[in-house]
Amino acid sequence: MHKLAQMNTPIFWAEGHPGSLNREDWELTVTGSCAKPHIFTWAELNALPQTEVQARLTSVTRWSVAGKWKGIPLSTILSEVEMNPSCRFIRFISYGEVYDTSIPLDIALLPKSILAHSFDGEYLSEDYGGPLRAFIPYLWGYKSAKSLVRIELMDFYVPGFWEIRGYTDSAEIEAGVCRDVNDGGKIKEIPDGEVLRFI
Ligand SMILES: Nc1nc2c(c(=O)[nH]1)N[C@H]1C(S)=C(S)[C@@H](COP(=O)(O)O)O[C@H]1N2
Ligand SMILES: [Mo]
Repeated sequence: MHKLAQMNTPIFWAEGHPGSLNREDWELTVTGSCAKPHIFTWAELNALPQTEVQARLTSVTRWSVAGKWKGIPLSTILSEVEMNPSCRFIRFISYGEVYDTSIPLDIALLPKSILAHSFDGEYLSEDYGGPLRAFIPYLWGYKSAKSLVRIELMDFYVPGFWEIRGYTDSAEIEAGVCRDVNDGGKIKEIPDGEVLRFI
């Protein structure tokens, strides 16, 4: 069984669950402010350098789950399509094109900002954003859009699904109490910023 499911990690699909998705046929379109927009096939994505990061997904609804997230560094994708110097935000669009969210370029270029396909050595199921999701541990979880079909390189900011509904555009993780999913949902204090540990 999937490790995230085993730990009872909450499953969020504000737009509705996408049902079953075909990993081998998955394609990711990368367009916008770049010289070489490209549709990456699953085989092409797999041929790119992979990275594994130990990090936490932390929700504004105050739970957090840690593990080894594996995938392609977002910076690699941005250099593959030859990003324009004018690009300032990276916009993620999920399957069905109802859910979207954007992050600033400086966060996108950080080493733990990845397009993740695996958690703790297993492919992500559809529940948790497989075949490929954004994983941005530095910001609240609503920036980690699941089941990505498109990435748009943007010269300006557009608010996403949750941002138009009142969540902050910056999604900076704020200190407070939080449930530790890895520890049976125990309530702990978190510092602000990327959650590296619980106090
Ligand atoms: N497409 C899509 N991506 C999404 C969401 C969503 O509702 N739809 N919820 C976001 C929020 S608020 C969080 S906290 C995480 C939760 O990830 P999980 O459902 O894999 O636990 O996914 C983010 N990505
Ligand atoms: Mo969330």
